[in-house]
Amino acid sequence: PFVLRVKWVLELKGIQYQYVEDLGNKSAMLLQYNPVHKKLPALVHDGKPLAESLVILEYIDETWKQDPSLLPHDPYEKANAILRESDIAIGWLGYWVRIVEEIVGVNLINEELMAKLDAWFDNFLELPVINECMSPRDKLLNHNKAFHKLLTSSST
Ligand SMILES: N[C@@H](CCC(=O)N[C@@H](CS)C(=O)NCC(=O)O)C(=O)O
Repeated sequence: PFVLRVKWVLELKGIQYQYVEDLGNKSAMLLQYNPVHKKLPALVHDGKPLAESLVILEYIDETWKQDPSLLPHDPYEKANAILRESDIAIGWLGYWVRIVEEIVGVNLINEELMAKLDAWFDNFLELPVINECMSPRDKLLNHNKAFHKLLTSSST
């Protein structure tokens, strides 16, 4: 999901980029460009590396000014846009948490105790524009089952 944030914005702004897939096999290139966190995404522009998806989004928006702009210039409008952006940044968690619940067999978002959060996730995930961009549930489920198996087998 973190890499997708960056790819979506590059595509939306029509910026040419080279995408180097690296998950599961951290290359020397990733370690060179993000030596501290060693995580994706890492953006390299004019030979200079940047990490952290939200920081990268802000950098892209300020470097390539063409529409669509992520944030307005007016400070008040910008503050409100950041609030809306937070929904986009955390919304995928609702999808993810339900997959984790199924794999691990625990209830993380209790429908009664966390009713408002549960309803918020439902409403967010039902929005057509959000729903249509999600990876297929089966694919994520299988990927995370394999990851869970890897984690639990190495801890015994
Ligand atoms: N806070 C970081 C999180 C990045 C992150 O967790 N990336 C995942 C891939 S989506 C990763 O590189 N995982 C490999 C690892 O944690 O070693 C961001 O927003 O860029």
